[in-house]
Amino acid sequence: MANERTLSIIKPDAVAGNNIGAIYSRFEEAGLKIVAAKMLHLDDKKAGGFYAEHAERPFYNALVSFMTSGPVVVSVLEGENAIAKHREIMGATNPADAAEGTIRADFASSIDENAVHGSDSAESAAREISYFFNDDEVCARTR
Ligand code: RTP
Ligand code: MG
Repeated sequence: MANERTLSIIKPDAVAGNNIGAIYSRFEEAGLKIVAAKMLHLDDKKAGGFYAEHAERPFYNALVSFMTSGPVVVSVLEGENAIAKHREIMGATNPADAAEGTIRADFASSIDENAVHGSDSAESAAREISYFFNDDEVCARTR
């Protein structure tokens, strides 16, 4: 298995709910290392560009509106098989379908306000990490 990096966003609902630390604990308990982190309040341009692949979908405007509704915590996670492992501990997009013990099952209220984002492929991870972080903002912990 490869050592990978993936992008995490703790979304506005989870930040507002005081769940940053609890969600970071889930990452660390799963063996994912936090190698970059920042809190941001996204504007329409930054959130809309991030989800540009969904621009034609019916939920796009609501998604951008939600993602700009309050601060988010954007992080880079690193570890063995990090992309799939992160998606696994996040749980399904709709928390009603998310497996017991996953982040979305425990912290998300609906498909529209679902607590976390995680990159879905190596290509997405590379694009999403560089969308939020310069190279010198990611602190290597594996040498
Ligand atoms: P994310 O990108 O946020 O990690 O979520 P995801 O991969 O699990 O889901 P994705 O298909 O990429 O959709 C992005 C976000 O759009 C909202 N969504 N709503 N109403 C709907 O049918 C619907 N489908 C997607 C969700 O909030 C999802 O996280
Ligand atoms: Mg997605």
